[in-house]
Amino acid sequence: MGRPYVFITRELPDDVVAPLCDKYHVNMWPHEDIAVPRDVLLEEASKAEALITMLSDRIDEELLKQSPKLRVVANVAVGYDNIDVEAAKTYGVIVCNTPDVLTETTADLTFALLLATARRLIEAAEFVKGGKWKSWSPLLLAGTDVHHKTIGIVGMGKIGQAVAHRAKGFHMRVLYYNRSRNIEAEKTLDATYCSFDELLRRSDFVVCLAPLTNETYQLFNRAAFAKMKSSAIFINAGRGAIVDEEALYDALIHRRIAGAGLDVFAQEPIRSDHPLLQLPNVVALPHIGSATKETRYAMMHVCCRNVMAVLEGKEPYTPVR
Ligand code: 8YV
Repeated sequence: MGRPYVFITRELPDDVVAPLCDKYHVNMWPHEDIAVPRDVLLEEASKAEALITMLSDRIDEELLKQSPKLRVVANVAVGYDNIDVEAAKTYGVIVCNTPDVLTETTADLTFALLLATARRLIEAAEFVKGGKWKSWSPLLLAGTDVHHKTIGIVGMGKIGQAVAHRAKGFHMRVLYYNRSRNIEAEKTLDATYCSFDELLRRSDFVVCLAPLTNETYQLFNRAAFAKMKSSAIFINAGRGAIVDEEALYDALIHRRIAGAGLDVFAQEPIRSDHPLLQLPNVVALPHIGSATKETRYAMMHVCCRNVMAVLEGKEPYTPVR
């Protein structure tokens, strides 16, 4: 019997995959920044016992059905909306994600995005570098205060709590909405649970950190933006498809809300001519919530450890239940 075949859908650093290469026949899609085409993914999956995947790889019934040897899919992300987990269960395939290791890093980025949007940091930096700074003026690039304001967090999981923790450091009032109450957050962070509508009405910063599910798909629609304060800023570091982007665009252009900071989009990469990117009150990032060297290495290592555990017949460390 040959060594188990492991396919990795993106080029990962040699030192990360070395432990896998010692034991298994490992093949990587040889590009760091180009997603593996669907036909290649299907072909490779049909031979593989393990896959290490990215958010851009769709692991669905079609793939699972024609991958008889597949035992584990390790996704380099905490989210797994690219994977049909129920179908994977049916086919006996274990799905793993990368929780915990990215919590603080993603919270840092979320809060940085909130600050950057509120204080117009990107505009300000471009202003200086563009040689436009001629003199002091009282309202030059004046933003909006963050401290002592109300933050409403939609999706109070681990990352939501870590964001709330940062908000407390800025003396903010924390509201949250979640599919179930988070008593720990209420006790330790003085976070107040409220309905989605109440959160929208009361928050100065509405921060989306929810996973993409049937329930959250386009949760932020026209009706939701209409309920927000006209001075409010919307931050999305969850998933793009939780937002109806046309509705967001309309809300921004008609000043029904004041601004948006977006790390995620319905289609990624977003086209550079997308209407949202033309608005000065939008700060847009290329889905870098977890993108520090430390955290991305930690995520890749977790994936490798999960694959090795399953291929050795052991319990994986972070299975999706
Ligand atoms: C991913 C993310 O790391 O973990 C998630 O769910 O959204 C990001 O942190 C990134 O998109 C790479 O897959």
